[in-house]
Amino acid sequence: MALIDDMRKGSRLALSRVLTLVENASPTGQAALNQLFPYTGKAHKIGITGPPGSGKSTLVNKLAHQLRLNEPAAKVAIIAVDPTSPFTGGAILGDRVRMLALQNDPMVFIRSMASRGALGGLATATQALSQVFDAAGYDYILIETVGAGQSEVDIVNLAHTTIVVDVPGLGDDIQSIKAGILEIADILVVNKADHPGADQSTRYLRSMIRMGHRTSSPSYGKHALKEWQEPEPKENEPEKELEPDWLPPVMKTIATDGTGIMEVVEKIQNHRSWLEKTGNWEKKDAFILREVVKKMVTASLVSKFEAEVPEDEIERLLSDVNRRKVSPSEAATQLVAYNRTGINPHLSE
Ligand SMILES: Nc1nc2c(ncn2[C@@H]2O[C@H](COP(=O)(O)OP(=O)(O)OP(=O)(O)O)[C@@H](O)[C@H]2O)c(=O)[nH]1
Ligand SMILES: [Mg+2]
Repeated sequence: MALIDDMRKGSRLALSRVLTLVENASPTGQAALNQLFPYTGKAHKIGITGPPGSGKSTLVNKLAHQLRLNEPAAKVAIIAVDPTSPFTGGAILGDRVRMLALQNDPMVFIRSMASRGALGGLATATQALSQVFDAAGYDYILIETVGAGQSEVDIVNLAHTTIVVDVPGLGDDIQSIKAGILEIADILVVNKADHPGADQSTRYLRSMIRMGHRTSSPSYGKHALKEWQEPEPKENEPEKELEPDWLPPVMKTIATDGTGIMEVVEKIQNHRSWLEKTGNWEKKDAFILREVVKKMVTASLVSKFEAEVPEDEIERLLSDVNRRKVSPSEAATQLVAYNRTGINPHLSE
């Protein structure tokens, strides 16, 4: 595909067109993804999540700027996942305005992604876009998403480094971020440190991290990669040195004036070195790819199911379930069997 060649040679227009093809999940987009996949695997993917309005976009811009200052040869991509929520709908224009400063930098590429109906879900779509940037030679891919639910956790969990942004709370018991999201954080940022309560929030988060660390030992390989199975050590194999754990640091920033940004970038680099030194970079990569394949399989099975099982069959069974004639599990079994046994003309040959 000539488009891919142009993109790999650095054409921003070609890059932008490939991104659109991929985002629309068109067959051409899929073909492009297949073709560029061998060129991926180099970029450092950094996920940034946190409550609405916590300053993620401001932070992402400043991080991108700092990365560019530190490494003048590095290319930085920003993917902003637009949650199309009524709360943040208005903020998108604001983001665009704020991002104007970066827009003049030819080594920075900013892409907003709408969350509507991406095949395989938002996490898969975000991964697809970041594969495009990766193949186009972008060294850093910053992925911003509002940390409101599981799908956002899914998105940032598919990054090498996850930054969770919080703001000074009203008190220890009314933190805006939930404990569950702490588990995925590699770096915690208390932004808006110019607001009162920043030190208190920082202390609180540090103690939460330490507590979690002691009880569930959230080393990278254990918490973020729960499903990754370590092979059993072979007999007589010299015992491997225990890999040092990564204890997520808690950083204070004022994104609006850049306070603390340099330090966050330093932690990002430390985290990367740690990932590389401990072999977790490869593990995380394998985990990400495995998740992407799993999500694609699920999505494709679901859409196949939806295409092949008639709506009225589903409704008929659901009404049986409503009348307590059939249990939900029996209904599911019957629907899946319907799909498989080929009463359906699409399947019976
Ligand atoms: N006082 C203060 N304001 C900040 C700071 N960082 C960001 N803001 C302001 O907070 C508001 C929200 O910032 P954004 O960067 O849009 O926040 P966001 O988390 O990306 O918001 P959504 O994407 O809508 O969830 C803006 O008005 C920023 O100028 C900070 O450190 N201190
Ligand atoms: Mg934002």
